[in-house]
Amino acid sequence: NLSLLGKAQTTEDNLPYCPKKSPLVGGPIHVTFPSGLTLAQVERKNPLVVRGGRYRPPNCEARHRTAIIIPHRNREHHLKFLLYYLHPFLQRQQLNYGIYIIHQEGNYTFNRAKLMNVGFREAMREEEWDCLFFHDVDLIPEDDRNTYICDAHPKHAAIAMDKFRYKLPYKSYFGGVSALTPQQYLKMNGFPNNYWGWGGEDDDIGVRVSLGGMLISRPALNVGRYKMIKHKLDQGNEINPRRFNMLAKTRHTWKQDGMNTVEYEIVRREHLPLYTNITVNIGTEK
Ligand code: UD2
Ligand code: MN
Repeated sequence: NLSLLGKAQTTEDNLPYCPKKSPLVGGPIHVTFPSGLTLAQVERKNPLVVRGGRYRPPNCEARHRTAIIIPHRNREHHLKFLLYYLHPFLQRQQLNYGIYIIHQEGNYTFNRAKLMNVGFREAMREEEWDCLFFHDVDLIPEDDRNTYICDAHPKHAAIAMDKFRYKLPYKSYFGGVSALTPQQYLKMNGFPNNYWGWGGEDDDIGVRVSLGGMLISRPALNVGRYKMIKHKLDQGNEINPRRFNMLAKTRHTWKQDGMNTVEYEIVRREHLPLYTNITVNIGTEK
């Protein structure tokens, strides 16, 4: 169509691109946990979210496509609050986004990092996401300016958490919430598959970033703020006693363990109103 030729900044649907800085973004968010909140209420508050937990801004073409990957088992009470805050938060940022819950089937020891690898592959199968946020289910962002887009280097977003008194606990810390482009993710061969139980996998991931020849990018300390919903260590996610031994070997193992070796079996894929649920059998420790 010739009439469209000279018109800069419009897309297929003839929508203009969203502004570089969203006018809907505010500052700090006051996070509380309303009692009696239901998923039906969250649905009603987010009428523009469609099946599978997908959204695109109605009046402009998003500049970014972000997938949120959440490892999960038996934390429905946290998931409800996360969805309650995350959907409006991402909409204010005018993103094209999708939320994926990667649910570990069965009672075998939990494996957070392997679930992330599953999430990466399954989300990329559905859509050409340009950024993936790997997100604990119990972390609620507390500032609108914490933009859920990727940087030139892997981003560690959860740098200031209430449980660490809003400071980075140590310099190489990479836990909680991180964001990588597909290229960055593959460059470090994804995350490790063999950390079963609590701990160590986040540090392994941090080491992989540098082994992949990349740096860690971080938001400002007053922006990368999160509240962690208080909880105890889950049953089935006991502390991994092997974590220090494994961590000492990451630089010898990362190329043989990661995205290039992940094996699993999808049990169910459900496009629910507020998220895509992927139930997966990730097997057991070898
Ligand atoms: C810390 C890190 C986390 C991870 C973990 C060690 C923070 C805020 N986060 O979290 O990123 O490195 O240590 O493994 O410091 N989960 C379930 N069901 C379970 C167990 C875990 O859904 O039964 C998921 C859930 O998304 C949870 C995440 O795994 O948020 C991390 O587990 P956690 O919250 O028990 O560990 P935590 O808070 O010490
Ligand atoms: Mn936690």
